[in-house]
Amino acid sequence: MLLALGRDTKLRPPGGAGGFVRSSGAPSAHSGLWGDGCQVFEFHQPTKPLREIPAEKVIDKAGEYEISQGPTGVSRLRLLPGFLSQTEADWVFSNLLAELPWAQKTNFKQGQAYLEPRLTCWYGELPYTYSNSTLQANSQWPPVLADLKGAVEQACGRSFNSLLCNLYRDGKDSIAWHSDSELALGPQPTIASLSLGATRCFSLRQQPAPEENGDYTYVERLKIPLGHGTLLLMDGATQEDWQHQVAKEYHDRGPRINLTFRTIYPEPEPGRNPGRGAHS
Ligand SMILES: O=C(O)CCC(=O)C(=O)O
Repeated sequence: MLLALGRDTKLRPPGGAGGFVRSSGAPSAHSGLWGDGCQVFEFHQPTKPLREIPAEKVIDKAGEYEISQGPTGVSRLRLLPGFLSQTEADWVFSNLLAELPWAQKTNFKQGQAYLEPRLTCWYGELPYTYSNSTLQANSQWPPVLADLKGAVEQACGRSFNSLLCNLYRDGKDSIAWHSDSELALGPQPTIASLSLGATRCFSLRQQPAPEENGDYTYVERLKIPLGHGTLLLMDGATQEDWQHQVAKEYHDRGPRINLTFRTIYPEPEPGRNPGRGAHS
């Protein structure tokens, strides 16, 4: 095994941080010398610390979390499991599943149309555009959603004027990495997210520093299981400095509804809304 590795032309791990180095001359009394009589390989301890991939952290307890602090400010999360009681959550879930006008939205990426892998509907005085397609204004809030908005506003100490509803029909429905950073949401938007139905894993990853050239390998990652009746508040620089997703799952999952309360402002001029992370 060691000799096979020694004959390889890639003798050092990337970055030259140490590894096997071809050594001229016969084996000497140095420690860590390996050879087959023709070639000798010497193991060098790394001189630089190897770069570690940070372990994913789990947030599953009620509380407020400052997840990062940088030039753009503090990114904050607040997790409230049991925001709705089991009975309330059961009733709201079955009502919304049956009554909301769920539809599958068509988005566009580089001119190509694709169907979102989930169903949505939108409530708000203004339309909402993301991933190059628009959900039309809809001010017909069902009473249950208007009541929930009031309860969420009271818990958060913020007011919201719109609501994006997502229905994940099973474990294969998902939302890809993105941040809610459309200009229509304003700077440092507060997003309140209420989950109902099957527990799904909400993941966050920090935006890489510019010198990483878009490589997310070494960024901080968080995982938050969002269960029936849980409220999650994302605040401060979270949308600027982090992305989030709900990935597809290998195991069967039941349906899940997620309600994201937002404040939306009139759209800027066409062509001035690049957005950042397209949702898919
Ligand atoms: O389903 C969720 O928990 C996340 C939804 C989401 O990321 C979004 O609506 O932008």
